[in-house]
Amino acid sequence: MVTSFLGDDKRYADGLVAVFIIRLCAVFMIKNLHAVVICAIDPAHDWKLTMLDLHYCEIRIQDGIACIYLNNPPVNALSEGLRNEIHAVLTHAATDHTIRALVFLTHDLPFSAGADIKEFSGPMKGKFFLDFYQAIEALDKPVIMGIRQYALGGGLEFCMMAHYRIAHRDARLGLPEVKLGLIPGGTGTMSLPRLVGVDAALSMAVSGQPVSAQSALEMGLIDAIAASDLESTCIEFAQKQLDKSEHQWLSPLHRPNPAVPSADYFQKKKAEYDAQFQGFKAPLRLLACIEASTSLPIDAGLRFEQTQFMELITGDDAAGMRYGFFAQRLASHVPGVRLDQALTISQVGVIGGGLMGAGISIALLMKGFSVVCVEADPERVAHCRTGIEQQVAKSVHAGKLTLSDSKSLLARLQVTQSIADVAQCDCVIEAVFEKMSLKLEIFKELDSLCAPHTILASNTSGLDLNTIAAATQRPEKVIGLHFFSPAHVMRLLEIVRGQVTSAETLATGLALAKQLKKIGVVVGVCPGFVGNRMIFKYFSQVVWLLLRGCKPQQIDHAVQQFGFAMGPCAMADMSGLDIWVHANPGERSLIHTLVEAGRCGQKTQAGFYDYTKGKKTPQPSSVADGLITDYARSSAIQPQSFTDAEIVKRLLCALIHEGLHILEEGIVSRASDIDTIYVHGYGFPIYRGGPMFYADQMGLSVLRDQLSHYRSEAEASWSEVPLLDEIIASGKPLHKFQVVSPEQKS
Ligand code: 3H9
Repeated sequence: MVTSFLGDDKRYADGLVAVFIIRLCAVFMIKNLHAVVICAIDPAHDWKLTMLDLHYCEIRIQDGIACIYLNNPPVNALSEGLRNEIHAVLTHAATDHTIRALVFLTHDLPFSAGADIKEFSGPMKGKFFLDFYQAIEALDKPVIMGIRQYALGGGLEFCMMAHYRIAHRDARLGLPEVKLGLIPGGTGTMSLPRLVGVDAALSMAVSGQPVSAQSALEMGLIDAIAASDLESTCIEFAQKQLDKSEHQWLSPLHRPNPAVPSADYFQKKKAEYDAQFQGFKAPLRLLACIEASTSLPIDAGLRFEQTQFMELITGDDAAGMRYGFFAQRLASHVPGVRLDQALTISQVGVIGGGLMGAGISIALLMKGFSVVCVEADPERVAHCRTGIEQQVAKSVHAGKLTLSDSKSLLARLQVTQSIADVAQCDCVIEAVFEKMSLKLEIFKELDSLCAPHTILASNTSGLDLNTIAAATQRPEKVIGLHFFSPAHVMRLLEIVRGQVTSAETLATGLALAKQLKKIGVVVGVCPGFVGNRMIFKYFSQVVWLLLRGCKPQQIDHAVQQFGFAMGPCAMADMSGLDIWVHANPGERSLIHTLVEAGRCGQKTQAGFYDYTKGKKTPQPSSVADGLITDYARSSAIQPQSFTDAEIVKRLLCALIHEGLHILEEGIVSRASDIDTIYVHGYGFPIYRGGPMFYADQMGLSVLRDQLSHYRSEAEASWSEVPLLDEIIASGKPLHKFQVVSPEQKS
């Protein structure tokens, strides 16, 4: 990289040629530097010798316009080094009269993914956002941001300090801090409402969802969309600003306070957020900041934002969500598997056109794959196609898809009765009823039909993948792809690795997850894999509590207060109690009794709760309560009373206990994979990190004591976990635990 700090004098052409022309030129080459710094010193000019030692930026100056290219791969996170350099460039530009305008850009990288999240766990060092703000304020020169790919979080906040913003037409702009348990803490809560108004600012920052360049233009967040080349558009724009006779550059932060939408606006929003976000703190702090933006002078507003940000960043919510952010990304790093080993998949077969098969087909179609969906039942073929078409039409209606894209999407779909039609597919995903004999038959047939390169996947939620693989002549090409329902919505994908699944097949599964924008987590074979295995354990403790007198609504309330999206009884009703019975055929339990009484959940309008036809709201049921009491009495179980905290502790301990066994057995590579599964597939509160992270917050010794207390009550359910003792003895946190494979040990 060549950094040229030459002026706009035509003699000082950009680049190395200039070295020969200028009268004195010092070239500093520093070992291990990515940058060569060229400082031009011309006694005829009133220039200062400036040596900017740049590793993360590159500067080119032409005709008085300094283009500063941010270069901190892969996502231009505003880490300490980049921040310091941006600040150095801004302060230098204030005194360098050869620079008349500044344009911040990138070559191929995204503009910026915001502050460097890795730095959040330690003390903040170096220059920060307020320093940028002050440096821009001190400039009597226009600052223009050229946004490529995305400007997120602190990246967008930096943009909003500048006088102008121009985005590439495909760029996205957003403040996703709330997804890290934070608020924008780099001036964003003061600048965004001044640019787009209070209501739009609030909805953008509370959702954390980025907006398109077009929406950003319409709402006033940016000044222009680059019709062609972003860089030349920005330079032309800068030139026009300089050509104006009157020069007055105004940062959005210096606009007047934004208007309050209505007298009771903030009061109503507060009530809404209290109900919607329960214990999650960031949205309410965000609301307070945006309210402050409407009344406080800018400096007081910025101080208020800083206080809110600092309180959140040091809190538990942010720690849990930060952990979750990295845990989710770590899941795709599987020892011994490289993503570049993945096979190219373009056409996918889906066997089964029911709810799951149709959902998987939609997920694939939405991301550009061609799909052959096989539904053996002639009556359900049309039903399957219509279901998919309706879902696609909904996406068009919601503005997620254009009509013409929806037509080309449906043109890639073939719904057929003939399994032979999948012969040309690169991957076939079986999504039929959970019956081993049926699956074995299908896999044998697929094995003989499909090309040797074809990967055969099962969507089983818990059957033995090794048995399925053994039915084929290509067990190394057999994998589990356990989608969660609805498959086109839920982000989690358990990628099941059989005993002989090859690294290439696993890499293909991981790459497919990425292409589908799903969170793929590799798990080993065991009944229920990770998620369902843990939920069975959790649910058996729900039954334990019900039989001791807890009402379904008490359990659900306690769990929801903790932050779960849904209570276990309402969740079981939604997925169907008969599914539970089917998955646990050997074990007779309370659930069998409910199912035998016709109480299968929402589908029969009766489960733990009663339901009105067509409605999903659970109503307490005296019938279900009576059946539970009778069952407890016939099993000679005495009623007890439990506080909400005791209920939650027991259920969390059940998850953690099973999670520890899963780690002991090496079913996942690391504890954080369990947390990723629980947060993204089972509604565990994201700001609490996941069950294994939560165990560390409880304290591992406290956990051990609690588990031995439960063991003293019912030994069979709470077996010893030697791994917990080992982890406690190591002094390391559970959530950082990594499984060491036998190969790694030797
Ligand atoms: C903030 O800005 C606070 C300010 O308001 C105030 C401060 C005072 N930092 O996701 P990917 C890494 S808070 C550090 O696989 P994609 C990521 O870990 C920040 N690292 O790619 C991964 O590393 P690895 C607000 C980051 O293309 C690699 O980059 N911003 C950061 O699917 C690739 O990531 C956000 O919340 C970061 N900010 O998605 C944005 N971002 O390869 C968070 C990414 O080692 N980031 N990495 O696993 C995202 O949403 C997505 O990563 C993004 C790219 C859309 C950018």
